[in-house]
Amino acid sequence: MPQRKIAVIGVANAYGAGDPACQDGPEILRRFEFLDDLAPADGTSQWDETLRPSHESAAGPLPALSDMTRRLATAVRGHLAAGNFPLVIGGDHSCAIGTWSGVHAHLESRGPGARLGLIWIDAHMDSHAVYSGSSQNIHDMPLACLLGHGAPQLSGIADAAPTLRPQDVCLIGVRSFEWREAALLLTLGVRIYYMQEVHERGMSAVLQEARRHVCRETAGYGISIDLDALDPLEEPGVGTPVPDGLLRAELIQALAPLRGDTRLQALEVVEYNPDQDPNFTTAQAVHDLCCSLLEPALA
Ligand SMILES: [Mn+2]
Repeated sequence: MPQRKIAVIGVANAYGAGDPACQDGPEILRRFEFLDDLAPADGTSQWDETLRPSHESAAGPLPALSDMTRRLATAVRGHLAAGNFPLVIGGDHSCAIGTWSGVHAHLESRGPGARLGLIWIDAHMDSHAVYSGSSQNIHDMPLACLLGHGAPQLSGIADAAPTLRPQDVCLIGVRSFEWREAALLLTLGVRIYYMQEVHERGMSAVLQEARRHVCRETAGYGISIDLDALDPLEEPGVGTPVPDGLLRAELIQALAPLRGDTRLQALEVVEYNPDQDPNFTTAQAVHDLCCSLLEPALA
């Protein structure tokens, strides 16, 4: 099988978050040189580009975010078409709208009606439909947008139909949410593995089951990791820490069997907040998680 280049796309954006610090995450991680360990011996891994939003206008962050997610979707789709494996490094989680729209557009271009599965690892649900929650931050909404229930400027950016079908999505690690987003996901029938179930069954068993779930009727799947899924006692470098999260070691162990999985289309790791990470502890977690899933996979 030909080698696939890992193409890293940084998204230096925090317009969707309450705290601007995560916009600096990609640059810190790039300098952390974690790619050195991702690259196979022939060096088929590179930091391709870092996208930045245009300046926020008087109309608020939506126009800039809409533009940036479209550029990201185009970049991701281009890499997949070229045979590369996109690794998207946020920035806040609003970039997911662009990442997964781009992956879905690629799958659709190869087979009309092709569906995308997605495993969303996060302490939160990120499923506020616009104006439904107490938070008005766009990074609380990306999954709702991808399911066709968010801001019209952000939903359906690659095509008119929703990017994701509810039955093709799983959330893992959830432990902080509002009833309106839970009601939306429950109504839609999205499978949610709350943290309690992860504790009871173990992350490896849960992730394997989630993979089967999102692969049932889809042409491929992706993984979106919000670093706040991890336990803040271990990983302080996030914007919205929530106690009682995943341990780094158990997530690494769970991801490792997915190395080389040809159904896996892309990986996204978001919400790294360098201001909260003076010792680069969480930067190391990003490194370890990416290596766990990708290091030998494409070599
Ligand atoms: Mn999130």
